[in-house]
Amino acid sequence: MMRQSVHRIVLASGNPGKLREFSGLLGELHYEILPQSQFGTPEAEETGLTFVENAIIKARNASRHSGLPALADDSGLEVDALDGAPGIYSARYSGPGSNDRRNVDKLLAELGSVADPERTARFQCVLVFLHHPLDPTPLICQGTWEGRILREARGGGGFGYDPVFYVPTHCCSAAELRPQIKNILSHRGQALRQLLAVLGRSEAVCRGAAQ
Ligand code: ITT
Repeated sequence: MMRQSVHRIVLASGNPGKLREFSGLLGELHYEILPQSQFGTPEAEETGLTFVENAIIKARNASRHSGLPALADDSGLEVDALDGAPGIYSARYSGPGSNDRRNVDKLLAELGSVADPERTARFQCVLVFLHHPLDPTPLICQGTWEGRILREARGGGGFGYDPVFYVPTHCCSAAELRPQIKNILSHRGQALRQLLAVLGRSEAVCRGAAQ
């Protein structure tokens, strides 16, 4: 199947926090990024057991409904004292009707008796770019952000687990960082910068092949 031009891209996410961050990260580039909601895309069922599988499922779903190349993010928080939980289940950690507040409350309760040095954790982000729904060579990039889980929430920025994610390099929670600083440091920012570099190279190869 022919690859389409990558100028218009659908963003396969319904999470307003992610959408805000992506528009900050992608704002000045020549890509036109359209939210999947613009195409009436139903939410994909995240049945994978890895971030990669779930990101592919979401990208394929959005590309199929929009007819455009798609970018998807599957991300989550890994807490060492909880053997990597909530991991790929971060968005659904507190069960049916999960939301950021309930997820954070559950996390703090689970870590109640865990001492500070053992509260190590990291955010993971896998980004997948598909040129079309049946693209057999997805572009896949990953970012990791190391930190620690606080004992109570701090700060009003960001989303998800940001208020309880302590950033040792900046001595504050992720929710206390300015959005531009979070984008520089974060798992998502790291993964996106890699992806843009790969995408730029693959576009250059396609242009070269067409000449
Ligand atoms: P989409 O699938 O529609 O993109 P989602 O929220 O369901 O939205 P995920 O399945 O990838 O997305 O779950 C990611 C969860 O991990 C997210 O809901 C947060 O709870 C957490 N998370 C990921 N990145 C985060 C960040 O930068 N700051 C705080 N929490 C984050």
